[in-house]
Amino acid sequence: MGRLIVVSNRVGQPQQTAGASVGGLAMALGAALREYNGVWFGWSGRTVETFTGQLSVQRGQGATVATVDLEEQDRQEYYNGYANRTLWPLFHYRIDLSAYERSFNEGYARVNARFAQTLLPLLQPDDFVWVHDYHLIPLARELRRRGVTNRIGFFLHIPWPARRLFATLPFHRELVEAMFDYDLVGFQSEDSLSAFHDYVAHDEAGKVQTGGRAVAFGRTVRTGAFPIGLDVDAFTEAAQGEAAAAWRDRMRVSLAGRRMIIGVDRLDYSKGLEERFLAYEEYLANTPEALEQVFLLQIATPSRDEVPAYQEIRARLDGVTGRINGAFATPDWVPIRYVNRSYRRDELAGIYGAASLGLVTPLRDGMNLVAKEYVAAQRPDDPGVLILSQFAGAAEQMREALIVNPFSREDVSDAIKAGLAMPRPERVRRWEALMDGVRKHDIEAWRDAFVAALREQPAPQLV
Ligand code: ADQ
Repeated sequence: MGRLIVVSNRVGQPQQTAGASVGGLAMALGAALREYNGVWFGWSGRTVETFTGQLSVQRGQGATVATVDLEEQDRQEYYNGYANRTLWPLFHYRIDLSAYERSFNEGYARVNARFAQTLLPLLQPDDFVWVHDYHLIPLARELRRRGVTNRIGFFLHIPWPARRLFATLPFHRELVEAMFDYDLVGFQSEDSLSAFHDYVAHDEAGKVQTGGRAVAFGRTVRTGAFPIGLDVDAFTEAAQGEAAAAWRDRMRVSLAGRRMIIGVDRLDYSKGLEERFLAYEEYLANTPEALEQVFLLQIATPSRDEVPAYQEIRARLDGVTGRINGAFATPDWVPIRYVNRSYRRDELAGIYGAASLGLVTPLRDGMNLVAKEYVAAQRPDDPGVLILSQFAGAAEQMREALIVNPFSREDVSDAIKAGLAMPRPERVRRWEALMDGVRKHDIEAWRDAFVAALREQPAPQLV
């Protein structure tokens, strides 16, 4: 059995036990890395004056983590630039925010080459390589150029955009061609998978065969949808722990008989926070009986704050929340509690558990794990209601949520009204179906399906 080599922009800290702050992905990949005696390779997050390719290797609990430092120019052009100012907005349908600068493109190519060069000496002939996310799309091409014949898989955590949008990217063809150097390419949803197929069929006159093989550029790659999920056991364990119970109690006291609606997101324009606040304002304006009876707790952790679009959305949200609170608040009630920090997973589980409604309304999202966490944190006999955007990958599996169009204030406002009025038997029925799906599509199922599909691929022949 060959080892598993995981490559991502940043590495997690794989641990044996479900530490409250360890992410689900780090847990799940950590387990796979231990099983396959694997290595997790990525950027250290640090920069040095001149790139050396020096690996920093940490061995622990069966898995090895190897990181490399980049240069400041790499951070600006590759990470803040091409990854977060070009691909992220484009893939989330925000071409108005996409920066198409050649220096970003060059930085992206350079860092992918550096990753390949640094990874090369770590690879053994029967290793399987699993590359993650939009930062590293051309990595297989760089490895193949260096003679690597290992099986290499790629998983995209964010959406794949519609082909007419994707074609606005200079060198879009080269980016897709680079994906044909993988043996397996996985997407979060059928929607993303079919958008990719659509591009291959129309723009490249390629073919998509039954079973998901895409043929173009004289090559074939297997493609599929692999919806990511939660580490359900670790999450439910966290939800039953002391920190969660303490937060549930603390929130119940602070509710003072009111109903809570919750949103938890990275502070990102793709998450539809401004639209959410405006929809909630519409709900308040049209539902006088809700005034002083309901509040929205929005936890929004700042991220990517070196990128101007993130500074702008943050300032806009400060303005919108201030305006809505100013207009509706009374001496002992504020309609929006807006919190800009992050919480540990067990704390979040407790907070979710005290909310009557989970409001998950991204304008585009690869999957969205908050929707699944909200469901997993509910009490089976008296669960809250999930409102979910039709544009989150999670909507393909979570049909029993109240599915909304996040661009329509009226739609979201109606769903808030319906969710808060939903009788308990219907809440229980919907929650049971949702929870079955959360269990079935958990992170182990995702990981095992991807690794099995990668292992099934015939060994590539270099031409
Ligand atoms: P993200 O865009 O970061 O992930 P999401 O799937 O919602 O979005 O995952 C966020 C994770 O961070 C969740 O576990 C959540 O609990 C946590 N989180 C968010 N806000 C937090 C806060 N304020 N405090 C503490 N924790 C917080 C990308 C893609 C998604 C895809 C995931 C996984 O954009 O579409 O689901 O990767 O593939």
